[in-house]
Amino acid sequence: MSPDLLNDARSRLASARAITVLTGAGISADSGVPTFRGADGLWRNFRAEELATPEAFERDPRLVWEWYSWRRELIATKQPNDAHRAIAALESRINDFWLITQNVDGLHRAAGSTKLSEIHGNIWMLRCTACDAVTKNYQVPLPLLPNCARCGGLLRPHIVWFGESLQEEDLTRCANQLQACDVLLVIGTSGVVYPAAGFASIAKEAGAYVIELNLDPTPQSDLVDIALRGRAKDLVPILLQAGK
Ligand code: BV8
Ligand code: ZN
Repeated sequence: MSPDLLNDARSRLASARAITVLTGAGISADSGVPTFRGADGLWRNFRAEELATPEAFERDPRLVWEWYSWRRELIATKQPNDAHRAIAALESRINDFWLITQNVDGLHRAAGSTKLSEIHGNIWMLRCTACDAVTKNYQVPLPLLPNCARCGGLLRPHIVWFGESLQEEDLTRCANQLQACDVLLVIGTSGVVYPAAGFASIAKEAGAYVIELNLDPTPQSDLVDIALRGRAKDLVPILLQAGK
């Protein structure tokens, strides 16, 4: 990738008044968290689309919980990387910043990000299927099947599954931040899962300069202004370097 592409992107970000960042599993790959659609994206030969659905949970809650419990145990041993940390440092440097993440691993929060929407939920939050109570739970391993302390109902991951709609407040926040930003930085997402896959074109329509950072091309690569090829942990700290 030509160095002046990286410099163009860097100067765009350095002069931006309002920045929105959208991340996917690729940013956590550098922390050792498997991505969904990469070679390591399988679990016991299931794909996320087969397990991350209300129907799968209805049919076999134990199987779905075994998958999430396996992911919780794996993620519990992982740390944020330099890309997560660079994004967390940026939020305190500019006044109009927002992070939209599709990741449920909680690594952005662990890196110190506070201005963020976890639009697909968080693997450390559980929701009661009977009384809707949402609780934080960091137990690893999680005794299965978990029940609500309040009403005894079966608990599920507080995560947005395929076929479930995102939370209204997240959708509103995303729409506002995509409209308001001068620059949208899209990091480590394959751009196939909606509505997040539509965010780059929404921002572009609203006049934002869109930068994509990925190892490979994605369905959005043709519409973005700059497509950077490389690892998030290497490029994000350079892109967001303060000053100069
Ligand atoms: C909804 C929870 C509507 C599970 C997840 C059009 C409009 C609206 C909906 C749809 C639509 N078309 C189809 C749909 C349905 C569906 C959908 O999009 N399906 C796809 C498969 C076609 N969408 C939904 O169901 C959504 N709901 O819109 O509902 C509605 C409205 C009203 C009422 C009812 C319903 C819900 C979507 C959320 C699904 N939940 N996760 C869990 O995580 O446990 S999605 C799942 O995929 C993950 O959350 C993940 O975040 C997400 C996206 O994956 P990526 O993050 O992109 O990860 P991936 O592995 O794919 O790619 C990694 C990328 O990183 C790669 O490009 C790779 O090259 C790159 N990379 C790797 N290493 C690095 C790197 N880059 C840089 N550096 C590296 N080191
Ligand atoms: Zn309950």
